[in-house]
Amino acid sequence: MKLYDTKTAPTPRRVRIFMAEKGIQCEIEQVDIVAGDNLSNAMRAKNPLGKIPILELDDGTCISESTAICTYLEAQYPEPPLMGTTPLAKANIMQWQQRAELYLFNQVGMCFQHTTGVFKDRMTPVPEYGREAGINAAKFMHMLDKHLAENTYLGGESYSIADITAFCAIEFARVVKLRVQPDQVHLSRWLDAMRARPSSQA
Ligand SMILES: N[C@@H](CCC(=O)N[C@@H](CS)C(=O)NCC(=O)O)C(=O)O
Repeated sequence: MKLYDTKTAPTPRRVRIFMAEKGIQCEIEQVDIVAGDNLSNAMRAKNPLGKIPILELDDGTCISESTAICTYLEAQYPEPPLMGTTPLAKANIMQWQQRAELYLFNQVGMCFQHTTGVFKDRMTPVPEYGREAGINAAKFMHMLDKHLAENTYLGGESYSIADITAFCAIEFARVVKLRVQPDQVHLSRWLDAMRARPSSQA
């Protein structure tokens, strides 16, 4: 099994942290996405969208989309569970995973891409859209602070894929100067706990 990874990018980090939490090790190949190495014909044969991460299995099968990769790994390596074990826990964790991805992670990503123009060789940056995405991410962090006042983790009492997605989004948000606010004490408590986990180094 081999992971196509970009050390500086937030999406592949989600998979690296997920693997670290489960103690999964595999070959890792770095792909320079700023140089556009992800857009080669060889990489598009592995993922037609040309995005990283990609997990390549020993028989050559490729899985992309970080949540799909994590779903495969969860089934192959069930311990410790990171996507819930009961029907309700699975649904609750996926609910928060989706919220964290759509309303935080993707918003931070759009803010980054559209305000910095980092990928202007392959997309048209719209700075106003980027600024709006940053506002949306900040609003979600405000809501998350309230949620974490009554929940240890995003999905309740156990650490999960939803925490990994939100953590990678908030850490990456520093590049667009979006940070947890001093009065967001519950979000700060949760962020400190995420940073204290050994997997945060992945
Ligand atoms: N929804 C995808 C997003 C993948 C993605 O956008 N990856 C970024 C790195 S964070 C990438 O490969 N960007 C390079 C490009 O867009 O050319 C997932 O969850 O895996």
